[in-house]
Amino acid sequence: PATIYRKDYTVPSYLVETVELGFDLDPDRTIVANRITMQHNPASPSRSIVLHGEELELVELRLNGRALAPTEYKIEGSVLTIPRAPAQVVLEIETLCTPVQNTSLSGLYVSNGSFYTQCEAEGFRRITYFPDRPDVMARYTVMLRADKARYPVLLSNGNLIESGELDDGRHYAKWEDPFKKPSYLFALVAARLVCQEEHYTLKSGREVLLQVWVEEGNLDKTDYAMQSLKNSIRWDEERFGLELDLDRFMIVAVGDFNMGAMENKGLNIFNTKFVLANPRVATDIDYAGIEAVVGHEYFHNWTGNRVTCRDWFQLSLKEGLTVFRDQEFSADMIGTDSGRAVTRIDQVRTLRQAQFPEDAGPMAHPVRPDSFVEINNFYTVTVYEKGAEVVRMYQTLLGRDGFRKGMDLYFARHDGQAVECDDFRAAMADANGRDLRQFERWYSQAGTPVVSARTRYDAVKRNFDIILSQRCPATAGQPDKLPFHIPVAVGLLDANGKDLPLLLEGGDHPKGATTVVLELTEQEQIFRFRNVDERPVPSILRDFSAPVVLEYDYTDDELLHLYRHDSDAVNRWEAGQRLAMERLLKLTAQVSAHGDAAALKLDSTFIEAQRALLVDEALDPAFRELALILPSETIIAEQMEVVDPQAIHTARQFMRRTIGAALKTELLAQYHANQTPGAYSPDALSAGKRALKNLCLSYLLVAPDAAQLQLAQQQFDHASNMTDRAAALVALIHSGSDAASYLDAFYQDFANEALVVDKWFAMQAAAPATNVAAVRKLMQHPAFTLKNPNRARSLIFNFTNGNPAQFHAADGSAYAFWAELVIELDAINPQVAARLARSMDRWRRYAPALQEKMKQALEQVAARSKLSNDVQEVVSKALA
Ligand code: B3K
Ligand code: ZN
Repeated sequence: PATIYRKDYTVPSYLVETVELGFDLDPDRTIVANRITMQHNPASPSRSIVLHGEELELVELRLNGRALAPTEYKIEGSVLTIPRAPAQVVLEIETLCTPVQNTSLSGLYVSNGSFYTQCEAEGFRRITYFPDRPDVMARYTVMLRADKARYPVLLSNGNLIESGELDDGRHYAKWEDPFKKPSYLFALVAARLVCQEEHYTLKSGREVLLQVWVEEGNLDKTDYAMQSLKNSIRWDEERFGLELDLDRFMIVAVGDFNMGAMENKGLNIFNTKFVLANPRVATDIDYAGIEAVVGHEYFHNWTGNRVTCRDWFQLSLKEGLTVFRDQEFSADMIGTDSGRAVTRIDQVRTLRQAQFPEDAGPMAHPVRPDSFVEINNFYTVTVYEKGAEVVRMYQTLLGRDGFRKGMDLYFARHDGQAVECDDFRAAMADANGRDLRQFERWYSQAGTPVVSARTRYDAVKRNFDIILSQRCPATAGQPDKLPFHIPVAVGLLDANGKDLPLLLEGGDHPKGATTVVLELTEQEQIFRFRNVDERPVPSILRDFSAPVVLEYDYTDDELLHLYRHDSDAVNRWEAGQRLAMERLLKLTAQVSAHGDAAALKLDSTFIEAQRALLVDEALDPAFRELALILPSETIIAEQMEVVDPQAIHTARQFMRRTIGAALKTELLAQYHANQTPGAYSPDALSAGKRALKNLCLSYLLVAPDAAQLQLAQQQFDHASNMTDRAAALVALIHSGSDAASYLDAFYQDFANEALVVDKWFAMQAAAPATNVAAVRKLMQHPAFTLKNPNRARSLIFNFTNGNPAQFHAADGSAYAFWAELVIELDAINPQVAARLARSMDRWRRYAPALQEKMKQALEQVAARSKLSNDVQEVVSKALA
C-alpha cells in the first residue's frame, strides 16, 4: 500500500457547488443517484476531474447530460478520472451498493435491520463517486426513499423540506442542509426509531428543535444525553460566544459503531454507549462519558464543521481543539476548583496510560503527521489527547482572555473554510501580538519531551534558582529534535506547606502571585526567584502545564511535603504517584529477582501518608479516590527498561494487599461514610463519593475475610444503581473468591441490555484469573460476536490491553490468540482489527524470550496476503 505525504498536497482540480443525492434504500441493492454541479478550480493547473469510489457498481456516468463511454474516463483502484473536462460540469452518477454486506461499518451499512452511515474519514466514497476530500465543500440536498413499515424514520443533514407516501408501501423524505460541508460530514439514517424531543430557546431567543433518536424500548435512557446537549449549547454560547446555527439538531444512537460518535452536520450519530443511560444500567463513568461525547460532537459544529480541515494531516486542528473544548466543558459543569482538578488528573492519567506509550512506540507520530498509509489509523491519542494538550498550552501561555481572542480571530478569518493547524496557531499569535513560531514544533515533532529540573538556593542572596533543561527522544524518522516552547507552571512551598509569594527575575507576573508560568524555549534555561527566605520545596509543572515527563530528584521528605500541602491539586496527586511509583519499581525488581512476593515490605511512611489522605475530610472524595489509586500496571511498565508483567502485577497486588490490611479500619469507616442514599444522581460530588467508597471496597477485598466478602455481596444484592452493582461484582471477581454465581445473576438480570452485557464480558476479560483459555471459552458464549465492535472490544481488547500479566503469559499462547483474532477481525472490520493490532506496539520492551514470541505473532499476521491497509500499516511499523 502507498504512503501518502503531507508535503504532496495539491488543491482540488474541481470545486463542487451543489450535490443532489437520491437514495433508493434496500439492504441488498441500494441505488444512489448523485447529481453534482462543479466548476474548475482556477488555482489548479489540472483539468481532470478526480472522483473516489470504493465497493461501488457504476451503472451510469453522465457529463453535462451526455453518458460517458468507458473510454472517456478511467478507474484505477479507488480513483475515477475524467480527463480534459470543461470548466462548468454537471455530473450525474448512478451506482449500486450492498449495505447488508458492509461489515466494516464505514459508508452505508445496516445495524439491527436499519440503515446508518459513517463517512469520516473516507466512507463517503463507499456511497457514491465523489471528490472525497475535506477541502471540497458543497451544499447537499438529499432524497431518501425506503419501505415505510421497516424504515419509518428517514433522516439526513439539515432541514426536512418535504416528505410523503410512494407506491408499494414506500415513503420518502427530502432534506436540505443550508451549510456547505465536506463529504465526511454527510449522514443518513433510515430506521425504526423513536425520539425524545424538545424545543429549546437559544440565548438569542431563537427556538430550535432537539431530538435524541433511539430504538424502541430505550426511551427511558435518553434524559442524560438530552440534558448534556442542552448544557453543551448553553456552554458554547457563554464560553465562546458560539451559537447553534441550525433549526434542528439530532442525535441518533446505533449499536454497531466503530468509534464513540460522529459529528455529521445536524445529525450526530452515536455509539449507543455514549447515549443510553439510566441508573440501573449505566455507571458514573458512563454518565461522564455521555456528557463529554455529547459535548464533543456538539462543539465540532464550530470546530470541525464550520471551520474544517484542509486535509487529513490537519486532523488535530479539529480533534485536539474539540477535545480541549469538551474537557473544559466537563470541568465547568462541575464548577468547583477541586472538581476541575479531578478532571485534569484524569486527563493526565489517560496521557500516561495511552499517549506516552504511543509516542514512544513504533506508531509514534507528530500531532500533525507527515505521512500515513491509512488515515483511520491516525485517530489516535496523539492527535486527540496530545492535540488537546497543545491547545491547552495556548491558553496557559495567553491566558483565558487571550485564548478567547485567538478563537474569535480564528472564526473571523476562517468561517466556511478548510484550513491548517498553522492557521489556528497564526490566529492565536496575531490576536495576542505574540511570536508563536517555535510553538509549531509541538505539531511537527513526535515524542514526549523530558524536562529535567535542578535547583539551587543561595541563603545569603536569598535567591532560589530553577534550572530547566529539555530533551526529546528520537522517534521514527526524527532522530534529532529541536527545543520546544514549554510552559512550566511553578510554585514554591515553605516549610509549613504554604505557597510563597513569587518574585521571578525578569518576570511580569502580578505581585503576590503564587504560581508563575516559566517559558522554557532553550535547551537549558535558568529561572531565578528573589527574596526567598528559606529553601523552598518546588512544585513544578503545576496543573500539568505541558505534556512532558518531568525529572526532578525529589527526596521522599519533599514528596511527602507536597503530598500533604501542595495547593495545586494535580501536583499534590502527582507527589503521591511518585512516592508510589518509586516503591512499585523497587518491589517489582525484587519480585523479578526472587520470583515471589514472600520477602516484600512496604514502609510505614508511605502507608501513613495514604492513611492521612484517606481520612482527610477537607478533601473532595473524588480527589482522595484518585490519590489512593496506584499507578496502573501499564504505567509502571512504561518506567521499566525490560518489562516483567507478572512481577509488576505481583508487586502491585502486594502493595494493594498491604495497604488494605494496614488501613482496614479507615477503609471501612470511609466505606460507610461515603454512601449515597436516596435517588441516584450522577453529579460529581455523588459520583466522587461512590468512587471513593468503591475504591475502599476494592482494597478491603484484595485479601478478604468473611465479613469483607459479605460487604461486597450485600452491596451487589442491594445496589440501587449500576455503579455500585458493577463495583461490587468487580471487587468479588478480583478477591479470588468464587464469583461465578454473582456473574451468572448479573448476566441473567441484564441479558437484554447490550451495554451491560459488554460490561459483563469486560470485567471477566480484565480479571487476574482470566487466562487465554478462559477468554476463548467466553468467546463461545451465545452473546459473543466479533461483528459488534463494542462486544469485540469488551472481551478481546480488555484482555490484551487490560490484563497484561495474562496477555504476556510466558508460553506466548495469548500472542498466538492475538494473531488469530487480528486476522479474523480484519476480514470483518479493518478499523477495529487495526486497533487490536496495536496491542503489540511495545513488544520490543519485553524480555528476549517474550519478544521472540511477540515478533513471531506479528510476522504471522504480516505474512497474510489479504490484509487491509489498516492492519498492514500497524504490523509493518511494529516490525520495522
Ligand atoms: N470525528 C469522529 C471520528 C471519526 C473516525 C473515523 N475513523 C469522532 C470525533 O472525533 O468526534
Ligand atoms: Zn472529534
